Amino acid sequence: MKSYQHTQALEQAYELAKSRYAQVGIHTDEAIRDAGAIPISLQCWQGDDVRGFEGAQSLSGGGILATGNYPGWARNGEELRADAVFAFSLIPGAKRFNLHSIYGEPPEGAGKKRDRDALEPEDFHRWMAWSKAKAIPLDFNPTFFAHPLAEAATLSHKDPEIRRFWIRHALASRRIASAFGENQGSPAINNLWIPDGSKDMPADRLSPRLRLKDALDEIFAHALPPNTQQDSLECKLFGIGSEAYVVGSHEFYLSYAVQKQLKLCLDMGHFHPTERIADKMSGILPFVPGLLIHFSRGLHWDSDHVAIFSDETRELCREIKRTNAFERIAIALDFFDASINRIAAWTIGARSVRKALLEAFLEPTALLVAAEQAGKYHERLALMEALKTFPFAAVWDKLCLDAGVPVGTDWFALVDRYEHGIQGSRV
Ligand code: RNT
Ligand code: ZN
Repeated sequence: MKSYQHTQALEQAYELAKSRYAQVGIHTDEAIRDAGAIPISLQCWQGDDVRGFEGAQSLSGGGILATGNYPGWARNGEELRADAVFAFSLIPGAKRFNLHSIYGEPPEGAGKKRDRDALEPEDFHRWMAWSKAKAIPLDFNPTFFAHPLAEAATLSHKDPEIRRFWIRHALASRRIASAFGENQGSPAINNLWIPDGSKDMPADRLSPRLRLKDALDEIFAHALPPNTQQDSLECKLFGIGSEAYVVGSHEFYLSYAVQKQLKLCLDMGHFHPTERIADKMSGILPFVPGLLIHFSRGLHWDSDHVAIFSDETRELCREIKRTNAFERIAIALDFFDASINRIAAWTIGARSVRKALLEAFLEPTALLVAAEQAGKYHERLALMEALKTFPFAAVWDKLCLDAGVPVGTDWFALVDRYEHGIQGSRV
């Protein structure tokens, strides 16, 4: 419980901030409301380092890698759901939860676990019941890594039998996402990423891409009701073990998404470090039905560090706000750090993105555009600079206060208590 003085000081600071923002035509109450209403889809895989429930001991190979050995990872559905609910209590605003197919739990008495090509919505019945009870909509991802048939390649594999296995998996995933959508009364995003690529320079770049295209044609041959599930495709520049060549490159999926009118997923860590996906959005949006953004942090060769309130995150959120296309841009987190408390990782990432969304809603975009249209570029730049030292922190604190989540650093002690009481007992 916070002291009365603590709350009163925050409210006073907010009132001062409110009048300051009013001077540039910004209504802070509205900014808090609008920034809080945008759903952020939390990735289930941060809770257990992408291990899943298929019995894998750790994530190895397959284009991604979780490093670190912090204790307390969630070992099953109950623990993962409990950890997620606790993380939700520390994160303000609307939330969703994003599953991978390796997090299925077969129904009681179903016998042997089904392989990925035979998964059914009922393998996710516990998740759907939880989603309904908590009013947390779900998203989905087929899993094309950490499987014996994924060692060389998946949808671009030269063996038609292996390719068919993965096509069946992708089709099953679309049906599962569609069942999520029916269960929650709104579409689930079904995002496809494959690790296929080559460690060293390939002699034939084209054939695997043609095979991937054929496989996708089969996967998307039948439309599912768009009010239940929506497909998106995620590219990557390079990965661990695919340094020289990635079959599902940006150009490949961009072209495919435009042709088939699918959503495109842009992951912050999947481009050359000098490229900014904030700049790509307006170039792509006119041609695809929507975008999925994976908030992450690329660091040298790793694309999956915990998202922070960086210039890049802030620029991206400003761009989302300026484009004013919230209906067509979905926000998800995609990082996995096994070296720190995993609930703290979720909390840091989600709070940072929410904070950047709030900052974006506090931007007097109309003033910037007016300066631009008048050719007063000095004024545009000067206003951008001035905004950096506006009393943003007080508005962010107020957003947290109103959302009933801890303000500032107040959540540290709660994570400590959960770590010692609950995560600490897991071995
Ligand atoms: C990998 C992609 C992909 C994964 C998750 C686990 O580089 O970003 O989104 O991180 O599906
Ligand atoms: Zn991603």
